[in-house]
Parts: sequence; C-alpha cells; structure tokens
Amino acid sequence: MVIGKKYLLHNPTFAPILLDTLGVSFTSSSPSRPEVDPLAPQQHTSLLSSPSRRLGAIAGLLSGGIAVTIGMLVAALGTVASPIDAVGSSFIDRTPRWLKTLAIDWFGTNDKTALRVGIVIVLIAVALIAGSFSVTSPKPLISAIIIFAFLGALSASEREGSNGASILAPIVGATIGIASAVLLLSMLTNSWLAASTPSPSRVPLGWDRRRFMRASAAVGATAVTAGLIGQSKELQRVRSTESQRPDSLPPVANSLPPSEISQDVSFITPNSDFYRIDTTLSFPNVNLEKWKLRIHGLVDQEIILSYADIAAMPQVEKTITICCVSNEIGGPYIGNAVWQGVYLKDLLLQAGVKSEAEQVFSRSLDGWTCGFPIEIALDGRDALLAIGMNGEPLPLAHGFPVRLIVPGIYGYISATKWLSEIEVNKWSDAEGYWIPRGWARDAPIKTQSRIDVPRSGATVTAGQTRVAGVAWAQHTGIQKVEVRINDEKWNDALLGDDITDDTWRLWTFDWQATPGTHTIQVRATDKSGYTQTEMVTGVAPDGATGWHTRTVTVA
Ligand SMILES: Nc1nc2c(c(=O)[nH]1)N[C@H]1C(S)=C(S)[C@@H](COP(=O)(O)O)O[C@H]1N2
Ligand SMILES: [Mo]
Repeated sequence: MVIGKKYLLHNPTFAPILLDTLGVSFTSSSPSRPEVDPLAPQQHTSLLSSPSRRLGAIAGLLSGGIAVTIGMLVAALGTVASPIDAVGSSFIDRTPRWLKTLAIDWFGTNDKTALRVGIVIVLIAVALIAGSFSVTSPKPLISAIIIFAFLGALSASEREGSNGASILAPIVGATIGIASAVLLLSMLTNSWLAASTPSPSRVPLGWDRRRFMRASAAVGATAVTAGLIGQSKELQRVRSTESQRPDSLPPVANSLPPSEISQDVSFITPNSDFYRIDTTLSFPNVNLEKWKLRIHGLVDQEIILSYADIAAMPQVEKTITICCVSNEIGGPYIGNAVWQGVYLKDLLLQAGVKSEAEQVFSRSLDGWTCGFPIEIALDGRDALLAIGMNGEPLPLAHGFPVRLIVPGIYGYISATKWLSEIEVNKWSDAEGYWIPRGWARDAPIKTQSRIDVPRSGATVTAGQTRVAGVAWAQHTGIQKVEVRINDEKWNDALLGDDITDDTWRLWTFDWQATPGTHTIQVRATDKSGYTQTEMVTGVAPDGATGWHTRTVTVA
C-alpha cells in the first residue's frame, strides 16, 4: 500500500490502471489512455479523482487506526477491556445458538481470535470506504468514527466491572481519530485544489503531498506507538494478576492414589492441555486481597469469605472429569484434573439453605452466570469450591482465584470460573447466561466414549494394533466399553482403573489390523445399565449423542 500510495502520488496519470490492477475501480478509465495533458480541464477530474479517493482511504485507515489504538491505550491505563474486546463481548452475548455452534465448529478454542480478527477486518473496511468518500467533505469518515465510538461506549457500559475508563476510552480515541481525519483530509483537499488549478509550476502540489505524507506518517507512528503501549499495559495487567497466584496450595487432608500411567491416553489432563471454554475476551481483574465470595439469598445467614478464609478451611482433593456441552462426539472439550478445595455443601449448610430454595446461582468477576438444582449441591456428591488444579493454584484461564466444580453436570450450568458470588434462589429469580440463549436448564452429562488412538490420519501397519480412548458418565460411572470394526460384532474393551464414578475411564482394545480401510466404533455402557445411543444429535440444547467413529487406513 505504501508503494501504491507513492506510485499514485507521483504518477496521477497512471493511477486508474493501478487501481484497476488492485481491483478498485472508481472511474471507467481504460488502460490505453492516450497521452494527454493531465491538467487539461476536461481530463483532470477523472484522472485525479481516483488517486485522491485512494488517499482518502489512507486517511480513513490512519485516523480509524489511531482512534482504535488510543482507545486501547486509555482502556489499558484504566485496566478495563479494550473497546474492541468490549464490542466483541457484546457480540458474544448476542450470538445466536447456531452461530456460536458454527464458530466453535470452525475455529474451536480459537473462536475469540477469529472474532477479534473479524472485528478488525470490519473496522479496516469501513475506515477505507468512509475515508475514500471523505475527500470532498470529511463527514462520512467523522460519522463512521462517531458511530463506532458510540458502539464501543455502549458495549463497554454493559460489561461487568466497567468504569469511567471504559466509556472514556472510545471517546478519547474518537476525538483523536476525528482530529487526525480532519487534519489529513484537509491536506488532501488542499492538494486536490492545488492540483486542479492549472499552474505553471507544480510546487504547491508537491509541497502538500509531502506534508500529507509526513502527517500520515506521524499519525501512523502515533497509532502504532499507542497500540504497543496499550498492549504492553494489558500484558502487565495479566502478569500482575498472575503474580497474585500463591506459590503453593494449603495441605490436603485426603491423599489420592498415584494416577494411572498409560502410553496411549493420559488419565490426568495436564493444565497446559486442559480445554478452555468461556465467554471472556480478557481475564477479569483480580485483587486477591480484596476478593470476597458472598453466599446469600435463600439462606438463614449470609456468608462472606476471603481467599485466606477458604484456604484456611480443611482442604480436599478430588479427581473430577469436567466437560463442555459443546463437545461434539469425539471432541476435545473434556478434561480430567485433580481439583483441590472445600465442599460447597459444607458452606451451604453453614449458611442454612431455606426449604423453598431451588437453584444454586453463581456469578463470576466477569459477570457470567449459571445455575443448577440445589439438590445437586446437597446430595453428597463432591461439588467443590476449588482453588487448586493438578497441584497448583488455579491458572488464570481456569478461574483463579476460585471456581466451582460439580461432578455430573455440564460446565455451562455449574463450573463458574473467577467466582464472585453464590446466590441460593428460585428458578424464577434468575436464569444463567446460556439459558435464554437456547440451552437446557437441566443438563446432566451424557454417557459418552471417544477413540484417541490410532490418532486421526495416522498410518497404521497391519498386525496387532492398540486402539485406545476414554469413556465417561460422570457421577454414574462406566461399566463397559465396546469396540467394533467395520460394523462387525462388538468386542469388550479392557477398562482402566475405576477411580471414582466422577472421572472418565481409560480403555484399550487390541485389534488385528489387516490392510485396507476400516472403521472403528466405540460405545460405552454406564453403571445404570444405559448403553450410548447410536442416534446422532447435535450439541444443542443439552449435549451430543452418537457413537464415535474413526476411519483408518492400514498399510
Ligand atoms: N466465568 C465463566 N465461567 C465459566 C464459563 C464462562 O464462560 N465464564 N464457561 C463455563 C463452561 S461452558 C465450561 S465447559 C467450563 C470450562 O472450564 P475450563 O475452561 O476450565 O475447561 O467453564 C465454565 N465456567
Ligand atoms: Mo461449556
């Protein structure tokens, strides 16, 4: 683009050809334009309108860019989400179910990066177009900047934890953006006027052009600098949250047996490999000293706990497999970890749950909410207020300082990360984040199984071949796993240790592989006697069903 810009500036006659080459056409010019005096009255409009639009687009890009990066900088200084992330979060909140499912299908856990990239592409496109239409009057570009600033401020105002800086960021950004737009466009208009006034000397045009370029460079450099400072402030913010994580966890009362070792599939999912699903674009601010968990609502007495209070309570360690309702058959959004913390039930009993209570409704520092039946919290299962994951304090991505872990129900109704509040209430009092978005209110985890080995796309050599994977039916337990090849008879797989009913079970099956293409299928039977249905359903509204099938080629 820089080359294009220079080229256009120095060769106005050639501009339409270049624009055509770039696929941008503002004039109906033909490449074989006859040699004419470029300043002849009947020619100069068509000749010069193209390059000036191009320059307008550059002015649009630069002033839009500086508006965004100054907005990012102000937001970072105020330790709030950047205007882009605020708009992104508002977009996430309004994403219809089909689009959310599509985004996860296409981009997986990169869906947030995809969203950010999408927003930036829209901004760039609008800036270029608005700029190109602003050569004669800056109104289109100024309007576009104001509209986006308004969107940014509106989105920021609906974010949990937003403050003055959230609203100030898009306003300051827009002000600088508009000033830059006016500055650059006025120079463009001047150069345009200079160019269209036949003059024996081209000096005024050259002078204006150089000024425009210098001003553009200054705006561009300021934008990049602001962006870089904003980015480093944001990294600093995340690091400062990270630095509040204690070095170690308080000791636990129970100790778990060493976990099963398998070459094929890991029983415990390391934190670095653990799936991450949430609606958060940037980690919420955590101030560990000030952090308080409030347990209130339909209880006899409200409880307020600090992190130190929770850490001082008797600690338990439980191995629990959690999974996401958006996990397709065979999908990766499931993980098994050793969670450390305190029993949720103890705290609820301490608060005294009133008989009319129906729902344990929780809220996070980023404003996300969910709720599950009070019976599940009280029926004796290992529902935890967790502070540790696999021997270390909860990582930021997994909910530091405190999260909920409830065996047997999907994460979207139970596993609140960055927990801030638990309210015991009635179903009619509040709905969790995903419920009005079309997901089921009650969502026990469905019995499922997955083939992990042979990995998809792996080349298998004929002979004895290890087929392996995991099967889960949290809080019911896995009783049997069967494997079949090419729709033949089902064979019992060998099951790994039955640690508790709340974890997945590893399984293996030794297969005499013969050359050719084969399908491998798996199905699990849980301890209630239920065998996974063959019927394939999608993830919405309460989890996918069907048998995981993998096709392999044996050489
Ligand atoms: N604050 C917050 N907590 C949340 C979510 C969220 O979007 N925000 N997503 C939930 C969902 S849908 C799942 S499946 C689990 C995932 O936990 P993980 O990211 O630690 O694997 O967290 C739950 N807790
Ligand atoms: Mo989820």
